[in-house]
Amino acid sequence: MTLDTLILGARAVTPAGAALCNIGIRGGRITWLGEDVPEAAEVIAATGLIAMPGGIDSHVHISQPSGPGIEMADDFASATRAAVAGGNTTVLPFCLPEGGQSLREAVAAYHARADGNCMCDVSFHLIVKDTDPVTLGQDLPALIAAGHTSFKVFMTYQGLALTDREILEVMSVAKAHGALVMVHAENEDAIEFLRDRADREGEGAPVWHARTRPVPVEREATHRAITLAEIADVPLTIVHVSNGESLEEIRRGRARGAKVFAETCPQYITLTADDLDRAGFEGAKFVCSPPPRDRENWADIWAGIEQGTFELFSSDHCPFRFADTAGKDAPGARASFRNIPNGIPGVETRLPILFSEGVMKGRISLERFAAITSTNHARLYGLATKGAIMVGKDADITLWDPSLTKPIRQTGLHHGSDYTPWEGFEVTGWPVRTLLRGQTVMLGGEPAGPPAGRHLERTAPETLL
Ligand code: DUC
Ligand code: ZN
Ligand code: ZN
Repeated sequence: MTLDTLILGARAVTPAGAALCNIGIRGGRITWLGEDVPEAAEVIAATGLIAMPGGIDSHVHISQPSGPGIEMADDFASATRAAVAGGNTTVLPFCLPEGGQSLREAVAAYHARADGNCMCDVSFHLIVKDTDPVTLGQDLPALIAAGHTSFKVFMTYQGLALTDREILEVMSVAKAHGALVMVHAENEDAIEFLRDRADREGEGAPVWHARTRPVPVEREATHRAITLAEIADVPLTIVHVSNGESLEEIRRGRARGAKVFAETCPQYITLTADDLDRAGFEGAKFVCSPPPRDRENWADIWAGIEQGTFELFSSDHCPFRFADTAGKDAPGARASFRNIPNGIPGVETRLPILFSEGVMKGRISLERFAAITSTNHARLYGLATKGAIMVGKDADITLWDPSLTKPIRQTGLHHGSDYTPWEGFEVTGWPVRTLLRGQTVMLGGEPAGPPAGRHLERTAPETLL
């Protein structure tokens, strides 16, 4: 039967390895792989390009309630436009209840914002901040059954942080209903102690955000989160790991038999706390949690990426505008780092940064790149039809040009933020075409076509260890 589309001449990164292999697409799925040239209605000439499974960014924040007067820079239209421009075909944003909303009401509100507006596929993780009997006994089990098979708990931030007891209660729901818990591991009391001391000493500059969240704050919470997951006997993802000591806790937990997965992000291999110390208020552009560390920690994070300790490389896209009082320049932000919204934009630059710094500089193979940017996200978060160039999977494919060199520039990006932390960062190897279920949604770096993204119901997480 004639194919809808044939991708001809690319080096394809499949579960069997990277090799020259033509890719046939029919009805939005990959239906044929091989060296022959079958008949197709459309042929995409891809000699010299690399065909990767479409990127899955399983850690993004879109239109998330961010406190009074503060607004995220991206809605679903702009975030997913940026996502496809950066070579992604699926994103997993977090669903945070607003005010007194229940989790179920929050999911309905996110659907209202997302449905029909997305250029790539979307599925929501949940953020569990309430542990009342209705949330844990009714809402969470119903939402897991409806395909929300992962949720995040926080060990920091007033209003979000759960006690150890509460985390255990949430974990036991995950255990009973087959879900994965994700944790933001930073010790809130320790941070508050350090912030109060900084306040007393009159230290309010952006760099104090990093100085009041030092490595031990994250390392201790990482150890505690793993311990709680061992007690509850649930799989756990430690998200946005920033440093070698936390990674060491993860290795030790695994050696004991804990089912713990690890995620890191571009900011922890390319930015440092010194970036928060840039002149004037520039440092606010780099305020995120955990904060960027230093070059020694970059080396530790790279070792974890190279050795496969990290299953996931995500962006933690959490965009705010810089020149905006609803963003980084919030009331009081110039006087105290406490008032600077936490988060940086990154959904569009995650893949080019890792491709350039990892693949092109010879640190990681094409296969590992595909695993930590797509395949493992699909396996861990229950996206059965995603994450691999394989017959039967959705035809979510990104074509990469390894010969294209250009710096990252805000003027070339598509997100809603007014800056990028990587302004001027030189990248070799860029995505040049993104196909979502066989349809081209980005061409030559520019998003293309109508918003064809769908909401994905997910299955239980596949245990990787
Ligand atoms: N945690 C995240 O995961 N994203 C942005 C801010 C934060 O603290
Ligand atoms: Zn977090
Ligand atoms: Zn995040």
